[in-house]
Amino acid sequence: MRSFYRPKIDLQGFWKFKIDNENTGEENGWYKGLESEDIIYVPASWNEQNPKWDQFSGIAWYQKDLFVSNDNGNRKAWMVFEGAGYITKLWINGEYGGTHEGSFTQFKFPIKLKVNEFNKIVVKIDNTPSPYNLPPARDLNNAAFDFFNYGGIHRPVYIEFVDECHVEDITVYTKSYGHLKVEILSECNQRFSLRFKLVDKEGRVILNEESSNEVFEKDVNNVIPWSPDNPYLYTLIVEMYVGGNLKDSVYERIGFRDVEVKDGKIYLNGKPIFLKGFGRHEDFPILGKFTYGAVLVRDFYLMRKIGANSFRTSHYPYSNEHLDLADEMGFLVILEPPLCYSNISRVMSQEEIAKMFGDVKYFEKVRDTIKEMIRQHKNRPSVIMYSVMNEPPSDIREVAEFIRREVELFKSLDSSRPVTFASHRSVRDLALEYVDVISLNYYHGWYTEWGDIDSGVKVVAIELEEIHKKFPEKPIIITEFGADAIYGLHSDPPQMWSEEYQSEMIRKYIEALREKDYIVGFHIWNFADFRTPQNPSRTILNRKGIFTRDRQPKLAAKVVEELFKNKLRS
Ligand code: GCB
Repeated sequence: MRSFYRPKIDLQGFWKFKIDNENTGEENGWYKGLESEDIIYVPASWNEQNPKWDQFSGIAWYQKDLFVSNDNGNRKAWMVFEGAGYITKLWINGEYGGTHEGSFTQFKFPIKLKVNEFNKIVVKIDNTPSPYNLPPARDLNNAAFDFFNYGGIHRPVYIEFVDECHVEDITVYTKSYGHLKVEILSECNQRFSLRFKLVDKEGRVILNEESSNEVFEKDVNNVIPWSPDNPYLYTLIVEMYVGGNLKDSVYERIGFRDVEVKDGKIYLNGKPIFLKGFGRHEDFPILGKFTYGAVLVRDFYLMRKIGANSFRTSHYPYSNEHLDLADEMGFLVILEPPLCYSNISRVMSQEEIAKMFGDVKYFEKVRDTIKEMIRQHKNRPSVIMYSVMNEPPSDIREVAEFIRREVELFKSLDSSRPVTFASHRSVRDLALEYVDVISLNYYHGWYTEWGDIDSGVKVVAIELEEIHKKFPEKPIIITEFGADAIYGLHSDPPQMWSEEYQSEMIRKYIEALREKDYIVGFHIWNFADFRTPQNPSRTILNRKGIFTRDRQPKLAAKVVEELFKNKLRS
């Protein structure tokens, strides 16, 4: 939900910064103001802004002094973080303002500001790895996930002012034939009325109705449905009035579309779709986990040029801007919470895993994060499916049960989208029965059968047949496959780590599997190289990108373009 109406103070810029190695900041009153000469930029992770902070994964403090010259008509204020963490704690003028856990979802704290004075905004970020964090890690280089554990205020942060009477949330449901249902969550202890406006791309107001009801339902005539070919967006504006006076105005960019899974296919607006795309990451030199708009534009044009129409937000919910662009440019998104367990056995034992997944408190923490994610992104036409997690050890009974409950939770929060999870347990997976779509990650030809792509592909083909036999009604997406290639390293014949090996692996997987009718998508791992923890199988970056970290094409980019455009269904 956004607003052009609410006054806002953007807090982007330079902040004071101080590392708190011993976690003594709170007892020494740092929340009243920091003594430090260090400067940091927000938004962006702290690590690459100064090589001294690069390997730091712990507690750090931020401070911004803000002169507020206008009380904005006595409005309430809150501070919005679009993503910071892992744990964020806020103080304003020495007063505690709230705590939030989790790096990749938006949250806000109500605040009180002094007018005509400087206000001290102090933020404590704790990015200490822990097995019970989402996702789990033991330390910087010993994590269950294969991406760098960046810390800081990664995404935009701002102060927003609202009237006592305001819209708290909007939920939009649409159908491609023009059905529109809007549910409003409001905060107001006076009588109010709402006005719903729908504006098309050309700026024509095609609907303008008043209602005192918080649920608004309507069939809109002659809508243009949203699809990758024509990602037509409408602007839905909701205004709130008290005694004829405007108190709030918020909007969403919406699309009319519906998603359905049946007879082994995924349907968008009644037509079967085939997903061609990537697992991605939010990762860029110096910025860390902040994705700058210009980089996103380059990425999306590159994806479009190559013939891709889809990606998964591996392995955490992406930023508002990232997904705004997916809505605008017509990409089909699988939205994933920050639950990634690929290397969980490096972090904990089998018993500890079973215990964690059986722990009620752990489920509640996961639930809260999922709720935040869905609340933030539920109105996006681009989000066609949820992936409830990545690579859980789902050959363990307790983990499979956890997934069953998670799927139930997703369905109870949003029954309009199908659910999947990205499995790397293949035929041994105990949770495939719980999902609408089966998603499988395969690295035969890289982590196993290394150096021998043909043998790797054979294993995949056999395992796929076995899974399909067991679940003939479920569509299957290959959500990960790929090989590392060091940019500029060539080899004839194709050998591991060369650009040729990577291209061959992608080509052979797609050529061998594309005829299988039950496969409804390929996501290559990964769109671009990205930074990882240090370990013996990584050269600073994971090199499975078909583009380098600064978005230059490897040999595979051309090969993938040919495959996506000419060898696969659209
Ligand atoms: C996986 C993970 C992904 C890794 C990838 C790899 O299975 O889901 O996060 O980066 O493999 O390259 O090892």
